Order: sequence, then structure tokens, then C-alpha cells
Amino acid sequence: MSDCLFCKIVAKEIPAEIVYETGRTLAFQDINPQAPTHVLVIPKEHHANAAALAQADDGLADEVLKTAHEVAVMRGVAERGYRVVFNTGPGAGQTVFHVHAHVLGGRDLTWPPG
Ligand code: IU
Repeated sequence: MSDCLFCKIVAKEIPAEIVYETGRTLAFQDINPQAPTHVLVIPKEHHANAAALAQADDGLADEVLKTAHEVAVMRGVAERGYRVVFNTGPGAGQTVFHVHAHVLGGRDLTWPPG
């Protein structure tokens, strides 16, 4: 999508600190980190949110989750524990409408989230 910020990151039209990349996914540093590890994992293909991604029905959602776990391992937070969050819809705090998994770790994460 031409007006989508994360599609522009995929197209390398906007810079981002890339952490990891697979054929169909991209992981990059969140510009406003909420934990020592805060990486966003996106499918390169545009889907507005997690619900739309789930309906893609071609294994893409699986690949996003696998990339999220790879990132957690790479960042050394997998053993202690980490959180994968998909804010889905404005009421849940979604502000960028290209689905992204937040991978958060490196500190104690409280529950319930705010
Ligand atoms: P949200 O779940 O849609 O609220 O998350 C959007 C995230 O995208 C948020 O954590 C921002 O800090 C992050 N982000 C970014 O990493 N780079 C950007 O250029 C913009 C937002 I705009």
C-alpha cells in the first residue's frame, strides 16, 4: 500500500534498524521502545491487523510467529520469557494499520497490561 509506513520500511523507502529478515517477514527495532528488547515483526505483505493476517490462510501468520521467536532467541530473552503482542484495532491501541507483532522482553513484564 502506497501510504502505509511499514510497507515503506519493507520497500526500504524509509529507514529502520532491521534486526532480522526472512523471505516473507521483517523484524525491526521499535522507535519508541517500551522494554530493553522491543522489536516489531511484520509480514512484508500488507494486512491491516492480526485478524486479516489470520485469514490470509497461507502460513504467513505462522511465519510471523516463528520470526518473533527467532528474534527473542537472538536477543537473549527467550529463556527468561518474553511477550508477543498484536494490538488489534484502535480500542486496543493499534496506531499503525499494517499488522505487527511487538516482541517485548529484557525486563519483568507485569500483568494485566495497561
Ligand atoms: P501499535 O500497536 O500500532 O500502537 O504500535 C505501533 C508501533 O510502531 C509503536 O510501538 C511505535 O513506536 C512504532 N513505530 C515505529 O517503530 N516506527 C515508526 O516510524 C512509527 C511507529 I510512526
